[in-house]
Amino acid sequence: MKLLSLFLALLLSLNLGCTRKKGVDTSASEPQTNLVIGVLGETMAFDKTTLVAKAGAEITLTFKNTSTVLKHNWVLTQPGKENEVGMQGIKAGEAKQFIPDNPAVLAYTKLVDVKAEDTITFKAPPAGEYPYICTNAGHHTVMKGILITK
Ligand SMILES: [Cu+2]
Repeated sequence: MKLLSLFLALLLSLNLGCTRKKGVDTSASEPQTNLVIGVLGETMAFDKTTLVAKAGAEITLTFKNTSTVLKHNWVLTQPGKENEVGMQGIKAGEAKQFIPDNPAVLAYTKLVDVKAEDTITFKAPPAGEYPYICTNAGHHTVMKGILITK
């Protein structure tokens, strides 16, 4: 009986711990106006899955494509539009840097060659959470993250 109550107490404390950590903690990172993002090795993944920017501010973003194999880009979209933009990007093709003509595209770098980088400036959208993806053919399903503006 003593063991059971000990077990329950442990369970309760674990559960409380989980409750506290629930959700994305956006308070930890202060919003930035200078952002740098790279690629995770030779994978189809960015090295950061979240970026935090100051809402409405002029943002400078440098995308470093450290891959030695794959070209990548960084494309910011309206919430919920990342798959649409990604699919249209495939159709747009490399001639258009995989950037579709779609108003849901808020900002984008060029298609960055291997071991190269591109720096862009753009006005951060209003406070919210905006997906960013790589639109090189098919990458968007796995190569993505969220820009938090606040
Ligand atoms: Cu990519």
